[in-house]
Amino acid sequence: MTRSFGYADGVTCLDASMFAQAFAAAPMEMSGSAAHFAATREAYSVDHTFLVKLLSVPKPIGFEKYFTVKFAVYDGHHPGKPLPSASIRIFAGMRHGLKHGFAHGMESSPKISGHEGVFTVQGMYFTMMGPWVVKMWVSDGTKHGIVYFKLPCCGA
Ligand SMILES: [Cu+2]
Repeated sequence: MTRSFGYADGVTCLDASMFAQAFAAAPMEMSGSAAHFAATREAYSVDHTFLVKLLSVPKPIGFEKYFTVKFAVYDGHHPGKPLPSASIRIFAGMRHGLKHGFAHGMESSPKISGHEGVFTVQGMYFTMMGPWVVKMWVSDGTKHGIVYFKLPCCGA
């Protein structure tokens, strides 16, 4: 089942306008070199409202290959079992040195399916070598939070 919540689309639009500003301000690198750091395993939102764990990711992530990642969302103060009421939205992109926002996103539109606080994201697709950032909006219906994961691109 795919869950969504209202404000995330508006926030994604914000990222798009930041993209436009960044694109105008800074020349875009057309190619980078492969990144070799380890993917972020878990991340808290502000005030530890939510804890999100990366359950699986290909090692290495393939360049210009579709891949799937799995996340589990927990109450950050009681991380015993995944939060069944959780819903997520994601945006994945590259910062290219920007402190806020993204220089660009992915060319694919990943599909999220979730059950009992565990989410499978299919259709991730990285088209440039270097560090990618997954920005995730999390909600339990009442509280909202944002977490970030860094993923390295790419292997063979
Ligand atoms: Cu890039």
